[in-house]
Amino acid sequence: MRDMEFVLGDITEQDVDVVVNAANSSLLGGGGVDGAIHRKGGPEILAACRDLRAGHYGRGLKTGQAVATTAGNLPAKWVVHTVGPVWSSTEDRSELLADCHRNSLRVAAGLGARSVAFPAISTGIYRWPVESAAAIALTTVADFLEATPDIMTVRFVLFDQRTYDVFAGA
Ligand code: AR6
Repeated sequence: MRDMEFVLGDITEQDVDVVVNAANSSLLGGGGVDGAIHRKGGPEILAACRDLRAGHYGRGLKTGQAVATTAGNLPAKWVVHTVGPVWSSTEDRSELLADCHRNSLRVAAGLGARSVAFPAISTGIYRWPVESAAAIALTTVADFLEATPDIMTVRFVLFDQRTYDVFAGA
């Protein structure tokens, strides 16, 4: 069954095939979800990210793109790192936020993942309004699940009650 779920909780504790990381283009860690994933996942994830930077991603990961690494000590099998757009009140960057979701799911499907957990990408340090981010995330994921022949469950893991309420109600 293709499915979307909403959970109030910590993405690092999810027993899914893929956990999506709201990373930055350096791929070398940061705060929020990114900090939590590297902290709990351990040094294996950072080592894999450094390898990516030493290879194909010498200039970093562009906004909207996605790339997979090991999940280290997390219960998940892989982490798919994506870079959300920073909110702008003067420029419409919605397509980049949609790209994050589409490309993360493409990478996950390529790995053979059957379950994927997303955080509310861009709504923390990158300041995207939650209502708008939820609308973009849900529409993009629903379209992907509709189009893909693979069986996949997508779980949105929201860290606080307000964000949960907005996503679950959208
Ligand atoms: N599990 C689930 N959600 C979480 C967790 C967690 N453990 N921790 C925070 N959130 P953010 P962004 C929520 O800032 O806005 C980093 O420094 C958080 O409350 O993690 O895309 C990166 O390196 C918010 O609702 O991601 C980048 O520089 C949501 O996850 C930058 O932050 C996203 O918040 C990316 O900023």
